[in-house]
Amino acid sequence: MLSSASAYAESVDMVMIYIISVSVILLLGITAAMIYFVIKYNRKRHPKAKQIEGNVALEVIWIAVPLVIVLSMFWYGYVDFYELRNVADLALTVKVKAQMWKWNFEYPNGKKTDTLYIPVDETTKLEMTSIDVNHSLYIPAFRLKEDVLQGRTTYMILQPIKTGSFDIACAEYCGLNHAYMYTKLHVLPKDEFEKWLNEGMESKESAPADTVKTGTNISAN
Ligand SMILES: [Cu+2]
Repeated sequence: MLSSASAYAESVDMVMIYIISVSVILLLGITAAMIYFVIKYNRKRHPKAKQIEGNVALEVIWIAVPLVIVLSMFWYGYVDFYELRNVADLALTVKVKAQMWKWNFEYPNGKKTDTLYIPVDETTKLEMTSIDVNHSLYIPAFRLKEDVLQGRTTYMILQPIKTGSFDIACAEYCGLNHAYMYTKLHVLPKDEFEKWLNEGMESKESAPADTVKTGTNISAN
């Protein structure tokens, strides 16, 4: 089985495999039929062509079968897509700002980074906007990509199921140093994430550690 980094990566892969499988079967089937007909109905064996007109059964089949196949591809993809875009129980919201040529991540307590940190087994929402041109946040390991545009807020839902570091790239050519927009997504255990989130924030607010508000509602355990 494919090892996946997020809750939906595997279902995205399954949709992909399904569509490629259907395509390969059709390619082989059509090619085989074509070769068979070329040999069987070549001019030497059938010097006189016979005109065939209309076959209702055949026409119904070649409309119905592709229709069902195409709709199944759509449905298979749509079911997971709908679920992924409508997640309700969010643990954390991170504001993402894209600019030529870097990412800026802002946490609820005001902490800002150029690398993204999120807790494992929790749902994080990224609210994304650009301060200049079009960018696109792409996390290959999560099979997620979303455009980041000026004057509009787009979003992405992250549901990591294992800890680790993953690549983040900009997937929309945004100018000369587009390639500089590579950064990392670090998925941490919940307690480590809480610790990281509050690091450096305490001294800034010059308040005792136990009164510092994290601004998140991640359940501590
Ligand atoms: Cu970019």
